[in-house]
Amino acid sequence: MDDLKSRLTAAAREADLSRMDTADAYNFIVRFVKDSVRTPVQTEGRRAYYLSSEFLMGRLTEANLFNLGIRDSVYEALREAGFDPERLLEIPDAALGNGGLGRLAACFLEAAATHRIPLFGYGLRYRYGLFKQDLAAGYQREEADDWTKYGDPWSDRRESDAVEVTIGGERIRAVPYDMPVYGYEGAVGNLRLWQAEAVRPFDFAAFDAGRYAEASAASERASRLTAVLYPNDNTPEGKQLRLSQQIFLTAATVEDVLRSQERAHESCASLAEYAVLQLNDTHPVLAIPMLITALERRGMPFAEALETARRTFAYTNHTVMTEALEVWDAALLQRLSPEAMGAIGKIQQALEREYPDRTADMNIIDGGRVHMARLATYVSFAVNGVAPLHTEILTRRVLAPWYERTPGKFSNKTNGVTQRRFLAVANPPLASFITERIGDGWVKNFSEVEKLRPYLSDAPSLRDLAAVKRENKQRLCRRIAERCGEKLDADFLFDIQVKRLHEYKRQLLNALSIVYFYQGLRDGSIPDFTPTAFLFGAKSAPGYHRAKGIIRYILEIAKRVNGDPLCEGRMRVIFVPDYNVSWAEVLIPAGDLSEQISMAGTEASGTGNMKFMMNGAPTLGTYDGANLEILRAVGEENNYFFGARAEEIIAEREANAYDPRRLYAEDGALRRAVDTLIDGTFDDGGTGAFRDLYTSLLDGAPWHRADHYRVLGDFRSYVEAKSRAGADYRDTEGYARRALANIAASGEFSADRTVKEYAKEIWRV
Ligand code: 26W
Repeated sequence: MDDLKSRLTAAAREADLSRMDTADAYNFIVRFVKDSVRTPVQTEGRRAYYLSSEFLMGRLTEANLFNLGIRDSVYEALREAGFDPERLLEIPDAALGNGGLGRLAACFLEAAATHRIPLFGYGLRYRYGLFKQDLAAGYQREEADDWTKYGDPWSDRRESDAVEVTIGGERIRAVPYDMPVYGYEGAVGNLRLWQAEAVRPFDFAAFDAGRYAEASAASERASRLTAVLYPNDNTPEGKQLRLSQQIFLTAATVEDVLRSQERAHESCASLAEYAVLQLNDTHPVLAIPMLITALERRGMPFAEALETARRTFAYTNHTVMTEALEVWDAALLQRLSPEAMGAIGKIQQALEREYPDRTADMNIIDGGRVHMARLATYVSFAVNGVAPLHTEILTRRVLAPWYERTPGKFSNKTNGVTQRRFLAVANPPLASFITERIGDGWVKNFSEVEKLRPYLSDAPSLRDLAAVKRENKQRLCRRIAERCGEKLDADFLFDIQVKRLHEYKRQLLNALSIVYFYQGLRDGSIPDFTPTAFLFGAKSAPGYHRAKGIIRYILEIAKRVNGDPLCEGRMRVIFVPDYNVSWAEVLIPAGDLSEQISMAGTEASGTGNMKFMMNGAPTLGTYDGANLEILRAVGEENNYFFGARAEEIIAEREANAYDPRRLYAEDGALRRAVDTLIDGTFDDGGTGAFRDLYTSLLDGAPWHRADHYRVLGDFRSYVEAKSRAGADYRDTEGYARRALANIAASGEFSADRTVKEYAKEIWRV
């Protein structure tokens, strides 16, 4: 290791790294590391493949170096050669994902590599990742995310493994780029990302004839395919390009999997013995018809091909929001991939034979549309949800007819996150705090954090933990000063809500509560308010106007509060622009209170909730998703739970008993906060965006009930819980004890536990 360090120092001096621009330095460093390290690769035997349209990898370099055990020596070598490793922060995240689903995929690959579970990721190599968010105008504007502008030295192009895919009659080349995924003291896994290219990239005949546009037309058509990640989280885009992306991903992946099957085991007849294809939501579900047609092309009869598929696929559902369930127009699919549509037709016939008594909501093809979740559920041998409540909602409601017929297929696999990236790497002071007390076994075996329990009654440890949190808050203050030009006081309670902007996640509830507290500060009705910084980070889908209106509203609140001398030393509101994995890594370690306030029954699991918990932030949350598991693991006394439960909400809906107008009429303080949406307190630039929010809360629309996500219904219990957290925070030792109780109980929320469950119960690898 010291050998690596001295060789790197020498090489970096020789190359004069300190004078290089960051891109050159980055490429130099990564090449050096890749040439120097040897890590075992998993090859033989049964493999699991993780098919996903999204992999939200974040920064690659620090996590890779950490897992290789060489981060500190590499950084020292760079410093000795006159290169500040902080410069690597300029390199953009690999943000090939939208939110929870894509980040989960990244956590799984890392955890599997760490525990030598043979899991191989397959996705798309988007030229532009999730858009960059600019808030300077007072609302969200989007910019392209050129994530490879400093190069992509971690990846290797594998020209020899390219395959051809047909979409809408045109042949397109799929060229794989392999991104190594280093496990901690483990193996190296792989993420294979397909890039679309033209079969004939340039037409010289057209060029010679002066038809320049035509000469490169094929290239341009092909590169459009993987040009950009669709920025919608939870709202399917019924667009031809999106469907083409799915065809491209699945056709190329299936071909690649079959090639390695044939290389290792001669024939595809035994595919199901050697391969399991895990479908990350419905986006890669076309892999089912693609596999069947690929097997038929190799001479296998349809019935056997379907049977093989039924023993090879497993499906994870990540949302119960009806508007997020993917449905494709059958005629469009027929045009873009007649083979896939043909196979789906035959699968529908098999379904009809198998279940003559089926209900209409089981049909895969229904009213000229293809229902992807039904296709996935019918063909897969395993179907899972991502937290117990979510799985219950799936089996009882969303997929109930399937559960009745094949209950054995269904299981729960509660999500997890990697404690290496989100604690060991992101929070060095807390990592040291833990390791000094219980050793470093937790990095690989996170259940060991329960050994911290004895320190709950150790006052010096609680003081140290409070100091750790303070250090992280100061780091965040510096980052916010640099990036947002805002001053923040590390003595404030840091109350943080970071996640995609969605009505169901209820950032609007948080915003209204801030207005409520602000108004209470102004009129003196809340004299004992604990100084609090309310921090937000959230991107809205570009076309989701109501979500954009909520961002604008929060920015207006921030402007008012931060500019009011009365709030000096008492309240701050910060909306960090361009929230991403890198921001998460500085925000989460600094959290005193973790906002997880989705309406019960809407957030499938949540994973940010777990990241905050392991970094010692109590949850201010609803009885939803994995919040319920957090509550079970650490107890009501260490968290702040509030609001209606999922069953209550269902019963209330069935009785048509929810009446936001009444709440508004009866609760004067609530009304005063809500009225700021229409009384001119805040300026929406004449867009009507704030009035739309007001209307959505009180009137709804013909196609949507008023206050669909029960913002007003949970408001009182929310501000009550938030006030309790504020009051408790004044007792530094008591609050540190809650933080430590959360850390000590977070062992089960490691992605290591989750992937091991998948490996044992579904993948059987
Ligand atoms: C095609 C449109 C679309 C895009 C994304 C539909 C649905 C999605 C995802 C399913 C949304 C998503 O990211 N779901 C999140 O998955 C996480 C990992 O399981 C969970 O923790 C979150 O609760 C869930 O919202």
